[in-house]
Amino acid sequence: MAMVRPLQLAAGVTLWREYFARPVQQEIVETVMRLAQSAPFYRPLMPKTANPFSVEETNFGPLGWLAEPGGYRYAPQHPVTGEPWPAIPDMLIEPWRSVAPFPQPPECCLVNLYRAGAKMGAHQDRDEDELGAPVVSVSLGDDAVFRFGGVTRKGPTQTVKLSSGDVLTFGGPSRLMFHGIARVIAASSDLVHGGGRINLTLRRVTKA
Ligand code: MD6
Ligand code: FE
Repeated sequence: MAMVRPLQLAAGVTLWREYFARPVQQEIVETVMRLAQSAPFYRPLMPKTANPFSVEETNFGPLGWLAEPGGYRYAPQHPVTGEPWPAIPDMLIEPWRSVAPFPQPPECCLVNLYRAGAKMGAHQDRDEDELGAPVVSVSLGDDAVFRFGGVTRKGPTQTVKLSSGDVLTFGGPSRLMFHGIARVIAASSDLVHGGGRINLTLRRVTKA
């Protein structure tokens, strides 16, 4: 894969622009949509309020990340079908091996589907026991405005545009930083059939 010009956005935050070329992006989207036939996208509910997310989600791998009125957790089965999640495709394990300096493989690939108008509020990824591993994030389809700050909600933020094929890693001193998707720029890409954006985040959940 292209390993050209990684950008260091902050300590522990690295962006590889267009890590995946267009034909590979197409293959990944086809694979995601095929796996989503057996592990369908669903709309998670916010803890406490039970408000539905604007993004739709599914997971691949031995553990899937769930948001439910009772809280956030990892679970081995799809909450709607009760079936185990499909395995993480090799083409998504590859960037973890190449860019994440971490010996164990990822256990969760959370899939976020942003159709028209979907966004994601500021949050921390902190439901993993293994915080020594980075999160590796793959963007596909429409451009997104990604905003990130520090490990508290206060203080300065940076904004970066994530485009189709980009890979972002997020670890070390930034592993618990707040971040979110302020908006997705509709129709900026024609990669995703029906329009929108797919984000895949690879995480190690348990300590080896
Ligand atoms: C998104 N990404 O790009 C949402 N989390 O749609 C995330 O929430 C995220 O990109 C942890 C690390 C990298 C990310
Ligand atoms: Fe996140």
